[in-house]
Amino acid sequence: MQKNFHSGFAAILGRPNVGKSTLMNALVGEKVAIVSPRAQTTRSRIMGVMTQEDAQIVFLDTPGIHTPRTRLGEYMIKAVRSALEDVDAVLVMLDASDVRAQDMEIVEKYSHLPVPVAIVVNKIDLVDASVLAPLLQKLSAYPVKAWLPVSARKGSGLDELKETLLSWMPEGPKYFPDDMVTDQPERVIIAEMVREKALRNLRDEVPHGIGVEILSIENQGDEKRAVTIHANVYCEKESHKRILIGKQGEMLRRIGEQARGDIEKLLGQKVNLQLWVKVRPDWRNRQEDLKTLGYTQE
Ligand SMILES: Nc1nc2c(ncn2[C@@H]2O[C@H](COP(=O)(O)OP(=O)(O)OP(=O)(O)O)[C@@H](O)[C@H]2O)c(=O)[nH]1
Ligand SMILES: [Mg+2]
Repeated sequence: MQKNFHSGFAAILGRPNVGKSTLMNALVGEKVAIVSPRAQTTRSRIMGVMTQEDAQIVFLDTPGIHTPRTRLGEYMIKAVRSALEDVDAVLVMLDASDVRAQDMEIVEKYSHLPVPVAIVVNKIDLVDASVLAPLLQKLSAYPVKAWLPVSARKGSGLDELKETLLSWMPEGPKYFPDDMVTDQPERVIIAEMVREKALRNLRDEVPHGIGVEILSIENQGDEKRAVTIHANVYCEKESHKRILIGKQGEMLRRIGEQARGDIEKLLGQKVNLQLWVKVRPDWRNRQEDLKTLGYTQE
């Protein structure tokens, strides 16, 4: 162990859509978790590693806390619970511009943990002091160690947040090498990039029923040729399939083009992305489909 090296794990919790994944990406300095304006974007526990000269913090981004209505939802809530095991700190996050009763329940539930907890009030770029001050006043009633107003999107308050967390980290080893920013395999990141573009382009109930399965990745590493990727995009109904494909295939083409851009940057190679839309009724309740899509506990 390097002398005076500090390290530890920090879980990020909160209601869907408050900005947990945006915060983790900002802290890690790379996009490791997908982000969208749709609730329940994150479905698994995602690791993001922030490494500095003298410290390393391993962040665990989690699915938004909600009442599960499907087996996928149950898997997501289990992922939140598992992220809390053996962490050194917990960040409980709220959206300053949209505080709901459920947020206060979450704060109440997680402010009494046996590890240091910070309440992170995000999206302060969307509110002025007349909203923020009374909110912070209200939150000061909870017995946590820090209250941190931030804007994960604009980057404000993040230095203070980092300093606070670093001061809580015990002496410890460098758990992961300098160049490792996440534990997700490339195949999973590619599937997530496709799902993100689907979430960003689709509305209403369609996004919740989207799942992406990577079928094959060919020619990777052969710089002279494009990488060919085949992926299935699952949805739950024929009507959703029509929306997902769009008029003359326009929607699917747009999703594919946006995802291809991200995947090319990730792989540093030209990509030929082939998406196949599949209707899988009720897949979010079907164990086999959940397994295919990687939504099962190891
Ligand atoms: N204005 C503003 N928007 C933000 C900020 N942080 C996140 N957002 C936006 O809020 C939306 C949700 O962000 P995510 O990071 O996906 O939220 P999440 O908490 O991870 O959501 P789930 O994975 O669904 O639980 C996205 O549209 C973000 O761009 C912020 O500081 N300010
Ligand atoms: Mg998220």
